[in-house]
Amino acid sequence: MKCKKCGQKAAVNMPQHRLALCKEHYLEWIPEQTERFIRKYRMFTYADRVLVAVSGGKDSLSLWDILWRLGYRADGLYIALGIDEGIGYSAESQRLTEQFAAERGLRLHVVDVRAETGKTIPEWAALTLRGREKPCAVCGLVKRHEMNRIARDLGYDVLATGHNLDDEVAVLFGNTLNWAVGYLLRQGPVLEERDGLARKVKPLCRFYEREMTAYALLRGIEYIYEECPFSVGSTSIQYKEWLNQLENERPGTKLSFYLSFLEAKEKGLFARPQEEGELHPCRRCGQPTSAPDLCAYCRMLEKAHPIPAEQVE
Ligand code: Q46
Ligand code: ZN
Ligand code: ZN
Repeated sequence: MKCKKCGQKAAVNMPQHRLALCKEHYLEWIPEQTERFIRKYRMFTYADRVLVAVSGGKDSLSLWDILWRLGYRADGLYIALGIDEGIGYSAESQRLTEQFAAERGLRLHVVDVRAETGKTIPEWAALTLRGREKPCAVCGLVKRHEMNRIARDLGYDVLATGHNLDDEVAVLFGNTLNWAVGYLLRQGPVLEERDGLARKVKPLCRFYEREMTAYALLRGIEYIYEECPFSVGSTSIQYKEWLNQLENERPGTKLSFYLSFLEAKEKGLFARPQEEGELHPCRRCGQPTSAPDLCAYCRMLEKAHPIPAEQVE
């Protein structure tokens, strides 16, 4: 395989784009494409302050690297979840994220869940979930809350996450299997700001996972190879395996599934007005919630410090 631009030996072959590129041209192509997607979906401009949610994995660190190379005003947010079973996942991912930021002189905010809430994610899961349920529901709740809080309190215009095409297609597949119209309506490269919930964007949503792996490796980014230990056996990993089988048979299937979905949405396929419940500020933390009094995050915190029965009347 030869690079389409210079004829040198290709480092990455992308059959779905009928394109092969050498290292140098690949490392140029990825930011060019990212810039194109940022503009196409009107994600943000050079004037905006962008908060990148970084986990220490290849996607989020690559996203931060690309935005930095393109000259955007992008700071990082790392949420220390306290998931240290086995391999010391959280400690190692934090170390790699801090190293990445220091090497480039970038600004990184670190939020420690234990310092904020008194417990780590696995401890919260043990307290609030029954039996052998995975902590992902609690984890997602805390991450969303903290990302929103930091974006709001520190005045960022937009929150960027490193979801790639494989992630988005797995979610789309799951939502389609269930015809979860509410979720389908909200899925896309941009989720607009709503009642004080930060605007969210996914600049990597059109890159295959293997394209992001190739970018991180060719750029020499040190990232955490291990997945979170709780991701093992998740439905989305199962979906990704099935979708990979389809992709192997017919290169480009994932991309066309996703792009056709966006096009259908654009044309109004899911445009039937949905009753979106009113949001109002949570009594304790002030973040928007559809619950009558406390948001789900604050209800979780209450479980650790329940109001004594005699005070409840
Ligand atoms: S939700 Fe679940 Fe992830 Fe949290 S507990 Fe790990 S796998 S990190 S994206
Ligand atoms: Zn080349
Ligand atoms: Zn709250």
